[in-house]
Amino acid sequence: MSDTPLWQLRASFAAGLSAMYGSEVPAYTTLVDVSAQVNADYVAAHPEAERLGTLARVTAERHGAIRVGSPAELADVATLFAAFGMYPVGFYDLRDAASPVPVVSTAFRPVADDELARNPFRVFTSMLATGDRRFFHPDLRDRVECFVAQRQLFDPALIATARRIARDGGCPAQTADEFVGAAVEAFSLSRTPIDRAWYDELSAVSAVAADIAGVGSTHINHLTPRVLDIDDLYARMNARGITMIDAIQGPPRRHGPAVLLRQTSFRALAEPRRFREADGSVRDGTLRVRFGEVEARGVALTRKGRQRYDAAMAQPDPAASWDDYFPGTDTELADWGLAYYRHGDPARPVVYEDFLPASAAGIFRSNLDTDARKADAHQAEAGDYSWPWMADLLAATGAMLLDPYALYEKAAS
Ligand code: OOG
Ligand code: NI
Repeated sequence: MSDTPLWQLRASFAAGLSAMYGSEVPAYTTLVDVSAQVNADYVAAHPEAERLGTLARVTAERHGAIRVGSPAELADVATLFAAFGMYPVGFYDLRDAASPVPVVSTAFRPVADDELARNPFRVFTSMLATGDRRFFHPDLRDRVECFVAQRQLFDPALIATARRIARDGGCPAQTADEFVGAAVEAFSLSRTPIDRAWYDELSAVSAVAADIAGVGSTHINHLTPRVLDIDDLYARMNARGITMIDAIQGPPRRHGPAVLLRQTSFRALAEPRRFREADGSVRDGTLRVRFGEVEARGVALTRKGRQRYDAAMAQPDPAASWDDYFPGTDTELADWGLAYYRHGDPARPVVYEDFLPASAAGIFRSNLDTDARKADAHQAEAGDYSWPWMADLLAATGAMLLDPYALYEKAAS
């Protein structure tokens, strides 16, 4: 018997993580409040505002980010998220970004239109690329892999329950509360003391490596509400004294239809963590790794549109040259085959549901003190991380790595 369907589990999971993150990072609560105000004001002033999602959907909408240390841990994440109706979409390689991060990533999210409408919760999930010699010498790689292999991010009972729920398409109400509670708890910030020497050694390679493999558990790294006007949000947060980082990532502000994804973030304050020192004593300390982020979503671009986007963003001043690459109306975007619209109707855009690697690397970067230390080396030393590599890994859990373009194609047809 299954009273609680996957989408309800997903909505409770998103709400539970949001409540937990709000208690851990108070500025997040401010961000959520200001976002809700921005959205209500925007909808009141713009009659067509809800064409990119209803106010109810957008107000409840969040994405989160987590980071894991090995293929086995990523496989557990895939099994867990399948119980929330969240499936892996896309492959992101952030190792070659302008500010390299030693991870490869995918995003778990609902894929069917009606599922996205019910609750679009998505989690950007990164895995540490320990096999990339440009970041990890064999000796360090072995020690990282050994450390990660010995920890347990998820209770095997939780993973077994997830597998059963995914198979049954839901679960009884009594199971639901307990399952969602345990899943949320698995992403809370741990109070277990961190081995200072080990954390520092990894930090010297990459702050992200330390965040992932310097501790015995994982945690939600940020949770991002969606707004309908990110420039307004940016101004209102600054007015409240919460300084957002540098610029807004993604397409520049412009008058035509919003495309893809625009994001900005603020750096979280130092959070209390406990450390075990070399002499065995435990001391209180702080770490600054978590943050707040907000995003605005526009229409999904076709491959052709995406090529133009990448070309526009490669210009010295993308905002100034934007009009050389993109027309100013939905009708032209549709007619030129640059963006997806339902049945080709320019009044019905297909929302972009994924992420942008350059923005993702920028979001990682803007919240770190230092870039990863990357040695120049032959490409062969980068390891065999690729779309097929990740697809095979996920296939072993029964999950298929989905191609975002195929999903947009389907939504548009
Ligand atoms: C993930 C950064 C990527 C986004 O919104 O592009 C991301 C991370 O910091 O772990 O969440
Ligand atoms: Ni994010």
